[in-house]
Parts: sequence; structure tokens; C-alpha cells
Amino acid sequence: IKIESQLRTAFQQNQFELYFQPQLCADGRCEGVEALIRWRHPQRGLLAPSAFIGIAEQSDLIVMIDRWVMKAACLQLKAWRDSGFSHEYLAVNVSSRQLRQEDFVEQVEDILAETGADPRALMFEITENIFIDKVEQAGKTIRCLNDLGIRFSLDNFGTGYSSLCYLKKMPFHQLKIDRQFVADILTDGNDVAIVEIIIAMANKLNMQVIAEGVQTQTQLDVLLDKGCRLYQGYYFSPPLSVEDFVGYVEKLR
Ligand code: G
Ligand code: G
Ligand code: MN
Ligand code: NA
Repeated sequence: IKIESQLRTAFQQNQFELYFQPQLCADGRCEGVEALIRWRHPQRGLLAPSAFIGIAEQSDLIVMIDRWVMKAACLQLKAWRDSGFSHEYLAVNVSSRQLRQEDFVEQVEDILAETGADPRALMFEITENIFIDKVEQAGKTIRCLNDLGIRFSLDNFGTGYSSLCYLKKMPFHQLKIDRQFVADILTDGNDVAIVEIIIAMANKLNMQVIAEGVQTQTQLDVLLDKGCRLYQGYYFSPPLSVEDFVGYVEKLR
């Protein structure tokens, strides 16, 4: 209850922030960027989502947080576009709860209109668990948003209740190899095999593939060798404040 009232205050006092983690190509350019929410708590410092999303989910607070993230991401996208600092896409995590809202497409349309953000520069990351229930509705929502120009990435691929028929039916642009497969890629032959198969499947289905959780040069070497072309992880950069992210990308150039 205490943290719940603190969360309400957090809205009034603008204590939420987006952090940004770069997604790099094999040639070292920054291709995309993932937005990740943080709460700048007045006493406890910078908090990751695990410290507050679970509590927010027990009330209407989560709806407010989800909307805040979407609007803040679109405002940032527009500001970057206007200042000539832009990337192929800005990735935003979208929860199953959002995708199941009947008016989610309209919410997104309203935010695009209000902010002037270009939907073709947005990538929505969703985890495969959204397909556990209401597959039909989720599929319809994804197709409507895709018609607006928004791309979709299947996050944490290989860890959830996935079914290959979703890949066939839904317009996914990208598969995100879960970091658990990357973590032991040097020592676990099964993980190497799984990563190879995900990359081969993505290629055959004309999807991009990105490896997350890349922490070392040797992991990167294996991924490069297997044909992965996009990477995200602490080896390159942790999630950064907007100022630090801009500085990081300018140093790459
Ligand atoms: O940075 P990391 O600790 O940020 O994120 C932890 C988890 O929280 C990840 O699974 C990530 O997808 C999720 N997450 C981070 N930001 C958001 C957000 O804005 N919306 C949703 N739905 N999930 C988020
Ligand atoms: O579930 P999702 O992929 O949206 O989560 C992104 C999360 O991964 C964030 O919590 C982010 O801080 C974390 N993260 C990013 N890079 C790395 C990494 O190299 N290693 C680990 N363990 N976590 C990472
Ligand atoms: Mn993600
Ligand atoms: Na992920």
C-alpha cells in the first residue's frame, strides 16, 4: 500500500524516466534502441521495473504506467527525428495486458497523432506468452498496428509458450534470442544448436534476428560466426539515460 501511494505520487512528480539500450549491427552502427522504464525514487534511487511493475499490476496504476511509456517513447522518437538524431527504430516493450485492451489500437493512434511520432520508426516488443489466451484478438491488434507501419519483435524468443504457427500467422519483423541461450553459448553445445536453429529459421522466414544479453567478445564472436547480425547487451552498453545514450552513439560515429 505504501509503495502504491508512492507510485501515485511518482506520476504527479514526474519520477518515471525512459532509459535506452543500443542495438548494434555487426559493423558497429547503432541500428535500433530499446526503451526501458525506470523510476527515480526520491529515497531509493533509480529503480528497475522488477521493483515496482508487480505492485503496479495489482491496480489501475499499471494502465497509467503503460500509457506513460508509450507517450514518452513517442515524444522521444519525434524529438530525435526533429533534431536529426534517429535510428532505424525505437523498440518499446508492450505487455500482454496492453495488447488485450480492446481500444489499444486507438490509444496508439491517439498518441501518434498527439506526438507526431512516425509509426514506421516504432518496433513493439512482445513476449510469446501473450498468445496463451485471446490469440485471435491479439493477432487482430498486431495486424492493425502493423498496417499503421509499426513493426513487431518477438522478445525472449524460445522461453515461453511459443508455437511456430504464431510465426506463420503474425507479421513479426524480428526475433529476439533470449539471453539465457546467449549466456552459456561458449560452454553449452545445446545452446549453440538452439541459436543456430533460431537464426536459420529467422532467415528462412525473412525475419531479422537479434541476440540479447551479449556480455563478452567471445559470445559476440560465436554469434557473428553463426550469422547473427544484431546485438544488444552489457558488452556494448547497459541501458542509459537519454543524455548518456546520445553521447554513446555520437562516440560510435
Ligand atoms: O531494464 P530491465 O531491468 O529494464 O527490464 C526488466 C524487464 O522489464 C524486462 O523484461 C523488460 O521487458 C520489462 N520492461 C522494461 N520497461 C518496460 C516497459 O516500459 N513496459 C513493459 N511492459 N515492460 C518493461
Ligand atoms: O525482457 P527484456 O528483453 O525486455 O529485458 C531487457 C532487460 O535485459 C533489461 O532488464 C536490461 O537491463 C537487461 N539486460 C540488457 N543487457 C543485458 C545483459 O547483457 N545481460 C543481462 N543479464 N541483462 C541485460
Ligand atoms: Mn524487451
Ligand atoms: Na528480452
